[in-house]
Amino acid sequence: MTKSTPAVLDRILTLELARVTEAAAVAAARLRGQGDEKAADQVAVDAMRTELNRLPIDGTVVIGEGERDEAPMLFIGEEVGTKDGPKVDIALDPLEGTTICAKNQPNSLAVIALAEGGSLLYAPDVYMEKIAVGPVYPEGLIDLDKSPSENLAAVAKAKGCEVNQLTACVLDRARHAKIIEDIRSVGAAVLLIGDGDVAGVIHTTDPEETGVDIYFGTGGAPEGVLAAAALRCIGGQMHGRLVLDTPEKVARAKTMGVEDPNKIYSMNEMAKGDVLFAASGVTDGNMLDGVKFGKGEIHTHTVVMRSATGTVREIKARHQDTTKFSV
Ligand code: VTB
Repeated sequence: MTKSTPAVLDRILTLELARVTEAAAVAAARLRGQGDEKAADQVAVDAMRTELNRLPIDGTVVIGEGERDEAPMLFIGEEVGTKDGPKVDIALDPLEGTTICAKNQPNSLAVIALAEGGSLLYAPDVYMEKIAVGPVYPEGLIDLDKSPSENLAAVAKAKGCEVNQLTACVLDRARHAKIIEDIRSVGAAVLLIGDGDVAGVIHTTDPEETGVDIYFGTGGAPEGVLAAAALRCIGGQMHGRLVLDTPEKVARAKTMGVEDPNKIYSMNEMAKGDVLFAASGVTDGNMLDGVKFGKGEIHTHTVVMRSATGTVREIKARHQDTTKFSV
């Protein structure tokens, strides 16, 4: 029986989400460094779907593996869960950073966000321009329409430091040459990442641990919504603008409810209402450890968060290394 969605989601679900990302992370980690992105992604998808279907939710995937015709599982619109629970929107990426996992490099994650039905931005699979900072800054500090150097000056002033003491995280892509040049022109450092901008954005929330003060650049729109969901829970500010640079993309976005193709979305517009978020490390990262396979045991490291309370929990789990990850 489907129940109506309460304004605040059942807190038990936050912990349940850990099982979902743990399962995906363990599956993907078995294929770390094998150079086969597709295989690693597929096993993560399978594992995540199996676990999701055990949750007491009436869930709909709104950010998933792609449109129904291109993704056999966890496609956009797929219904998941036992149906015996609240109606929820789900954004997921069973393996965020498929290439980094295939190369066994840092910061690939299994990620999921869950929110009341209708609360997540239904973003088409296009690019999104993004800017993000952590929780300590006054509202309205960052501006996607300003240059990186202008934003860096604002952050330095608010933080009470010199611009050359700041580090910006940017995806290592040719399209970011100008952004990188502008950041370096004012003496700030650039941390280039190969993939994984969900982690990149989250890193801004803990500069002391990660060394990252601000995130700039264009990455996937689905990853943007996932990152916004995480920041809703931890705190921070993020803005995103879909890159709808062809009439086809504008039309497709319109069918998903995007009326203004140039709109800058705030974090709260990308992920409204009560939001739950979970991520498990696949490979080691500066936020989460990757999966470790020990003698008869598997170790996982997961962060779960809930926007209603702002609680951020880290869960280190030891699982018996049975052939079937969960029963
Ligand atoms: C980023 C990155 C992801 O897609 O969003 C990127 O964070 C953007 O696409 O891990 P390009 O690779 O085309 O630049 C991913 O790499 C996932 O595919």
